[in-house]
Amino acid sequence: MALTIGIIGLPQSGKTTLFNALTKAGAPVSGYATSTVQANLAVVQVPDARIPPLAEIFKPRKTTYATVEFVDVAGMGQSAQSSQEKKEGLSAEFLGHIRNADALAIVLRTFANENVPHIYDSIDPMRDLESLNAELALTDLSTVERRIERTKKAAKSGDKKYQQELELLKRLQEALNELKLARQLEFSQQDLAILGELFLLTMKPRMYVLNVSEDVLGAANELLDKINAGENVSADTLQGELKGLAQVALHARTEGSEFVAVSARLEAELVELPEDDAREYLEALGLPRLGADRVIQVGYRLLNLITFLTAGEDEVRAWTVTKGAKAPEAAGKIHSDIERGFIRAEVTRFEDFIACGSFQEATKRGLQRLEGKDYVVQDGDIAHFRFNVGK
Ligand SMILES: Nc1nc2c(ncn2[C@@H]2O[C@H](COP(=O)(O)OP(=O)(O)O)[C@@H](O)[C@H]2O)c(=O)[nH]1
Ligand SMILES: [Mg+2]
Repeated sequence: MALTIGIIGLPQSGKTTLFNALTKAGAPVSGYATSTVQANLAVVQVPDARIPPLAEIFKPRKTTYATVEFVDVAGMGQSAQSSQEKKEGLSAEFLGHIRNADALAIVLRTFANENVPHIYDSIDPMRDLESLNAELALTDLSTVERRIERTKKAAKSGDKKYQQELELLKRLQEALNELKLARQLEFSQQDLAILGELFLLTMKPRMYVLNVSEDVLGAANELLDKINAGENVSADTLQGELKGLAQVALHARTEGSEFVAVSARLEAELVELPEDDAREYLEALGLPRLGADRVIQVGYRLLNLITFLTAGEDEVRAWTVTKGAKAPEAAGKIHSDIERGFIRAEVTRFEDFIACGSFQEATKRGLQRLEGKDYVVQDGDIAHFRFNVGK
């Protein structure tokens, strides 16, 4: 089961360019706004600095990274001119692609380029975000209202369950009507079960990908780091792209959403270069690594995922589990038999293993632990599972 991040945004914000940078795939990038919905889909590796040193030690036949799936979907902002269409929300085709996404990467354009028209004829990422949010909220509103009709009928039976459901739906309706995001509301455990059936777009975890001009990339990253660190930044004192950037990032901070600055076009060009050349170029710009890598890593975090590792001569591999997963569930990612016949996990922290150089040494120094079925797997655990599948 691949977890999917949907890349959405206004036309010409750089979605497909970002997608290309993320996947190195040659999905077509057009200089025109297309009116039809197109979706590009790709599974990408999650960069993981722990894999190369492990591969160095084990010299395995195979190394395998964790993956996430990205889907680049056009189709928002198409009805920007028509308030009637806007009321109806997004097209069925767009929704088909985006409903099942586990999180959203919302691309917001801060770069100016006369050759790349903007549907609102000016650069203002906060306005764009509000417009996108309105589109998402109105789509959710119609989902909720359809459900209200259904639930009302069911509630006539007198079943208290439906009464509670109706209360939740009314609360959602009210918030969405005010163009608030569903995820800003508070929910009980019971609410969440119902929400799980609604696939609301404004419930999905989100990250903002600010697509900046390459000449402000360095300054943009510095600014976002400050905002991330909780420093006081006033958007009003800033000029040009940085102003819009700060507005969105400060908004994201109050919302608890992630944000990343990239220059999609630069990145799409860099991934075409040999790796060493690309690294040199990045270093010359004073950037530690590709924004695309950060988008993948932040996306992975957004999905509430962690990585545990297995290491041996056959394979060094990163595995994905949901945060909070216990040892048998992690074992089940490898094979259902290992989960079924789970006895215990031998766990070594990645850092400890690297310090020791081998499992024997780690055991000798008491750094390899035996964990039972209630052990909650941690990011960076190297695990070996003992299991027994009896007759
Ligand atoms: N100057 C500049 N142009 C960009 C950047 N990202 C995308 N573009 C250009 O904007 C146009 C639209 O990009 P595209 O990825 O097709 O946008 P989409 O409609 O959101 O998929 C293309 O001509 C891109 O080359 C960027 O970071 N800087
Ligand atoms: Mg596109």
